[in-house]
Amino acid sequence: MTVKSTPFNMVTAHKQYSEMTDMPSAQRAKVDDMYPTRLATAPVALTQPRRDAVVKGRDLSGPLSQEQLNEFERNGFLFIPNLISGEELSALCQEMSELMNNDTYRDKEFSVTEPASHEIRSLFAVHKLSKRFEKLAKDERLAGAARQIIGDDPYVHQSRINYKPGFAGKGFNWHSDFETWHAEDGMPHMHAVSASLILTDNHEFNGPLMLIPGSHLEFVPCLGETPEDNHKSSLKAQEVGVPSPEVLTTLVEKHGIKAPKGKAGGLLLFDCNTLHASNANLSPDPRSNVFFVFNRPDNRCVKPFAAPKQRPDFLAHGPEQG
Ligand code: 6CS
Ligand code: FE
Repeated sequence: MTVKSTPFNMVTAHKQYSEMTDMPSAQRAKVDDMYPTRLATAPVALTQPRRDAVVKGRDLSGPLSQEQLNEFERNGFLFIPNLISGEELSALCQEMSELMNNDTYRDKEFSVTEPASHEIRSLFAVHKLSKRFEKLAKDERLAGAARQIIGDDPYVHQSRINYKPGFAGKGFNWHSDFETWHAEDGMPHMHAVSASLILTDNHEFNGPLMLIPGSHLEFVPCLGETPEDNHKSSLKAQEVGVPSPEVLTTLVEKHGIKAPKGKAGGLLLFDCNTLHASNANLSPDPRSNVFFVFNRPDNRCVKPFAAPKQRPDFLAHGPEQG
């Protein structure tokens, strides 16, 4: 691999600073790159220690108990079964199918299809497309939990529906979301949490999310520079910004793999740096979830730390938009 003279390669990654993109210059802060990644040559150490606390708002109001916060801190995720049920859940499922079947969203950049078919795999910015999902993003059961974890009132950095139809839905390779958001969106610190509400039953055969407990405490720098417009292929199948089989083997030997399963209406909260993946859905049952990424306002994105240019807004909203 050759080292190019762009500011995005290994040579400059360690001393790379980013500036706030949309603030007057007087207010611009220099932000240090705490987590160099997308390296041109293999790093000496396979992982770096995390440099940000995991739970930052223990004393703030919210729905989670101290025990639940402890579990989140230890494992990097927390599954809350049956958070939503009955008519409230049916209304959310109905909303999801209306959005997924809305033909005006077809062929839009924010609706991502499977690598080898026209089936929608992910629909982004759903809190902007739907009042019901906008309300859900502000719901104290989700946003309050995020507040307790990240230590401030959150904004929505990204939202999406992931949909895996029976027999046809493909999987997601192992990755840390933070690695992508840091490299490609300029998220400075690990102060974000994902809340994924499952809208179908998740069982072992329909491609539930798998996580490596404890992996959130280590950052895995990834090899390979970010190609131009990487998101156009990475959202279908991520190839850049994924840990090597060697690192994954070590981490799984150390921590194992967990796949929380349950009825529709369960909520999975997971840290932005927890390694996760999912298999294809070879069962007849669809598997879907609606997913909000909550970020701390003082951790708003700056310039990408390791990509040629900013990704579109639908992948990374700012605090004013989110
Ligand atoms: O690109 C994103 O923001 C999200 N999508 C993928 C496939 N990986 C990173 C992150 O979860
Ligand atoms: Fe992810």
